[in-house]
Amino acid sequence: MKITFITSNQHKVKEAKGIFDNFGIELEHVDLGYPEIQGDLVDVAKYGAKHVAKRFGKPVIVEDAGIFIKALKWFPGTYSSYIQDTLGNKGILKLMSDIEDRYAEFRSAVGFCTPKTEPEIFLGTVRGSIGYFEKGNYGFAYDPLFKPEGYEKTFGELSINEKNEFSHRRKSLEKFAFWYKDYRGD
Ligand code: ITT
Repeated sequence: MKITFITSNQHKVKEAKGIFDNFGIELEHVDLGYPEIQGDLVDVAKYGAKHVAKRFGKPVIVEDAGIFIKALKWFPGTYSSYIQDTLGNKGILKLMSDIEDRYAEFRSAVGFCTPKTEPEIFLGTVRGSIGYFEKGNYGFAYDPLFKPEGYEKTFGELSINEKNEFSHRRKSLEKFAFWYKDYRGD
């Protein structure tokens, strides 16, 4: 069983491979971005999945993700990619230097679509907090800032397998994988 994952982010591909291995789903990666509309993660994943399914003429998945910080009114959220490239982790830490409430979530929306059907969406969230400095060399982007609830380590200090045990991406991709197995009748 196979699925095509359209993403320009190599880290997502590595994580997704580790997760799909458990389901016997083979991942074909196409290294491309896709048009991201204004809206929430679900809107972005729905529109993106529909667009690429039509363009490639086959079933595809895309994934839109972000970090949502409560004290910043859930910023950067859907702007996570842009904010990572501009403010970066140091900028986020600066914004939060006087803030005690460090609660944050990573959220992920996987969009599946075929050229002939409407998109299906699968969501995943992981609760946690923003540290006071960056920690760890694993992972990518906001990982060194994010401490999942109940853990002392940041995502940046976890191996890919450890992060895959309970990340936002694990949850959304696993929901998709269970559904896809049924959908395909395997
Ligand atoms: P594609 O849209 O091509 O898949 P992207 O990197 O642009 O790749 P998003 O639009 O979903 O992906 O942007 C999400 C951003 O949120 C991403 O670039 C990171 O900065 C951040 N992010 C998402 N998941 C993350 C994770 O597991 N760890 C750390 N940062 C993450």
